[in-house]
Amino acid sequence: MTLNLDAYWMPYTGNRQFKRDPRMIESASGVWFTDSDGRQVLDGHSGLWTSGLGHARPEITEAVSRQMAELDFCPPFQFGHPKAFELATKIADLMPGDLNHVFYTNSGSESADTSLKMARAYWQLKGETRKTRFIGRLKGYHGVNYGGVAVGGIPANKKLFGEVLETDHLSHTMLPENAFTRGMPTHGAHLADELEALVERYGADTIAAVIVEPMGGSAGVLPPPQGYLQRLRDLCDKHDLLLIFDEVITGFGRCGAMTGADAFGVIPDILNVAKQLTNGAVPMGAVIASTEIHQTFMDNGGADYVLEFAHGYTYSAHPVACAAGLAALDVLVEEQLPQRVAEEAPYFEALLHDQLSDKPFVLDVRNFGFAGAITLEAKGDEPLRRPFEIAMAMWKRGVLVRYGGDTIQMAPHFVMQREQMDQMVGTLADCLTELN
Ligand code: PXG
Ligand code: PLP
Repeated sequence: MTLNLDAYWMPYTGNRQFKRDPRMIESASGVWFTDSDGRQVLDGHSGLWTSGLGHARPEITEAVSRQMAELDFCPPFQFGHPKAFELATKIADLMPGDLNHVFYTNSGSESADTSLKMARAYWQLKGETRKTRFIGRLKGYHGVNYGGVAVGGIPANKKLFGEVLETDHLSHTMLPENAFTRGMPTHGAHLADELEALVERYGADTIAAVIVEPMGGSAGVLPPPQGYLQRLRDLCDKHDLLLIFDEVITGFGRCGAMTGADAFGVIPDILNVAKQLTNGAVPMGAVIASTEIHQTFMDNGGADYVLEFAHGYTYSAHPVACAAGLAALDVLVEEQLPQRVAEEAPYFEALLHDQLSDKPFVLDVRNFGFAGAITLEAKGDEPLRRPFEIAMAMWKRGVLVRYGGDTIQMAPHFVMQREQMDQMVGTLADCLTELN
């Protein structure tokens, strides 16, 4: 059977190029994909930052199959099922501080928009009705829904779609003097002080929240400068602004700790997750709110049968996603995978910097935990072409990496062995040399 490629309009894909030269993945196991030619391809990106435990974990497969047969769907509005509560308790237990209340979504984009609505509603309920503006950060990625695009800071994701929220943006922290830093950069904490200027411009009484990724992901792995997140936290406290961490990539192990908040020692008021929550096996995200935020909604809800938060998705707390989440978090905790990431991160870091820093066109190498990226020099006036060409050459040699903008990104599975990391980074080094 030859497959008709016409009808499927692929997301975030060069559709015309893909359909000319398809990269079709048919099965997955552990750190390996099998493509439609039967080739084994090393997955160098944990799916899409989703599948740190490795693909097709039997624990998850079995839990999902059982759940499908037992309860395939349960209306999430005005009804509940036990696993939704069990998973929320487990998530809250894994969160730092008093991040104790879990609102389910189905993706990182829905988590972003949910967190923004939650922040605005919180201030409305407190009588601070003018606190509506959001502060994001340049190079930030908060998914593709309208709120997330407004606070996001990647120009290509914004330019055709218009603005729907009052926002402003902090500078990003990718300073030239930090190029080739191993781990957290030393320069840049002062950039958090820009929040002071934004507060002066707009007034703290008009700003609802600041939303940042504790470590930038999509823009090409931007670990926070030392001291930066603490300064943001201090300024949010000083001016009574909520701090939202978008941990869709950093949540559940990627940074060598359960959350980015733990890895960097700064606790937000709201923390967004998705991706790794179910190991990518079933779509699910969540927004985890502090006790104070949750209690404010409960205290202002009116009669107890009235909604406290007029928000939710048909598939919030989907039973199959909850089953996948419970199984995935059990594996993460039992196999101590955040600790494994912390222990193996120095090996990955050394590999990236030692093998890639001196290769042609490499302008920067960045890393933290099991996340690594390089920035490549533009090819003529086409900044996007070289990463695409390198990633295609790597695919042909049996390694999948993520390319986007002027970067190539790697995100080893939390269970990846050293020889597999050697293969991934070594193939990238070879392609950079040979495509010179
Ligand atoms: N917030 C953050 C911080 C993310 O990284 C989202 C929100 C949106 O999640 P959904 O599930 O709606 O896609 C993300 C997603 C990349 C890449 O190349 C990263 C994401 C998505 C696609 C590609 O790094 N992150
Ligand atoms: N559009 C229509 C017409 C709907 O009826 C619904 C949900 O009932 C939605 C959108 C929202 O869908 P979801 O809850 O899956 O986000």
